[in-house]
Amino acid sequence: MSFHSMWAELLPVGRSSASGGYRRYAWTGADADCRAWFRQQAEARGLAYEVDRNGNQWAWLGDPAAGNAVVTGSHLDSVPDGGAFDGPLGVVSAFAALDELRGRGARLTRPLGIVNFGDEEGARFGLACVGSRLTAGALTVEQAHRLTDGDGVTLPQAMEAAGYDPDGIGPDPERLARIGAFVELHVEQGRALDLSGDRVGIASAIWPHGRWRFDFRGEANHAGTTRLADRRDPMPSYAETVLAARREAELAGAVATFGKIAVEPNGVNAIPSLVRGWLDSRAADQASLDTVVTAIEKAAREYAAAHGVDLTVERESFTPVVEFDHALRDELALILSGDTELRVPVLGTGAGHDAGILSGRVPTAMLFVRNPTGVSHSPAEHATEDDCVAGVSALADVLEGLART
Ligand code: HGY
Ligand code: MN
Ligand code: MN
Ligand code: MN
Repeated sequence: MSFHSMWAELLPVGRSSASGGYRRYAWTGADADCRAWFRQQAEARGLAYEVDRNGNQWAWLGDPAAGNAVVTGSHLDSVPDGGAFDGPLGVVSAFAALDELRGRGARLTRPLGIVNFGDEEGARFGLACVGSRLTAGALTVEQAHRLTDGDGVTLPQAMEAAGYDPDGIGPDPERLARIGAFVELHVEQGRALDLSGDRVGIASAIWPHGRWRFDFRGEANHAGTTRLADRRDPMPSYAETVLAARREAELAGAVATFGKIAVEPNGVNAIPSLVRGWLDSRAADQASLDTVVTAIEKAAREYAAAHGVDLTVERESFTPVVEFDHALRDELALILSGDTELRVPVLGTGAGHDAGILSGRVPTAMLFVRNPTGVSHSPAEHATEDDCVAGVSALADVLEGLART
């Protein structure tokens, strides 16, 4: 099956007709449809299909028990109103690259695996890379069982409703020990390749990044009858903090985003009792990230005090800088140097990935495919079919080069 036809089949799954964006949240109906698509692709190719203890899907050519497997893949879930490529491009390209290897009559001496990691975006339960973190032991069962979505549904309840056993989740070191190399292909979430005029790039590193929850607690009251001087309104200190985040990020050469907010009681005519804002901040190095988050929190405390409201700040997740395996990265560059048509620059990214979670536990690398809009986590996310096909061919070269050694 060609890349094009696989892509066309997956495209409508979980897509909003209004915005064209995706709502493929973990353990929902759209997620189940994506998983059914993955299983169908695996079985149509005669691959050994399995779901691991954490709900990640795997398709194998050869017996993984032989070890030293070459694995590729990504995720199929999305952020709210996300784009079509973030995640799915890596999974569709994996199957298409396998088809290309078969078409070449490639002789592989190592098992080849394709993986769909569950709940990479964390759109429903607020933590990114749940499937890969559980497998890597970077998230405890207790922490996972406490994850709760906006409707108060816990991760175990959601898994159970989707037909999975939440009591089986946990670290899977044996599975990781069988992987000799993991290569994730992903649409670039930025414009570096567009600016350099290249179709495909190799990742050097993932910036350190984290999520912090800012709770501004004031006093609910009547919007019409409460004098300004008598208010303990948390909203102004939240708003001032958002502006401070932008200012401090520019000063530190970092990025900071308040992209999600929850207000209680959330009534037009009620002064809020609570304004809860989530900060996503990232920087090319740890020192800059520490500087910007410290400065934002300091400013927030000053604003809260000035409005007589209380502030609690809690770090909800953090991923340290990921330097991808140099030897593997250089091996990919060497393999791809054989394709004289393709110049393959090395570039860093501020986006987190399952590859970032596996890195350090498994030799890991990433390939990026050009995104002419540079936009991601939005329906405007894009990659041309020519560039996607170039990505598939580069991935096939890499898999063949690695699985032949
Ligand atoms: O948030 C991220 O960087 C990733 O897309 N989950
Ligand atoms: Mn993403
Ligand atoms: Mn992604
Ligand atoms: Mn090197």
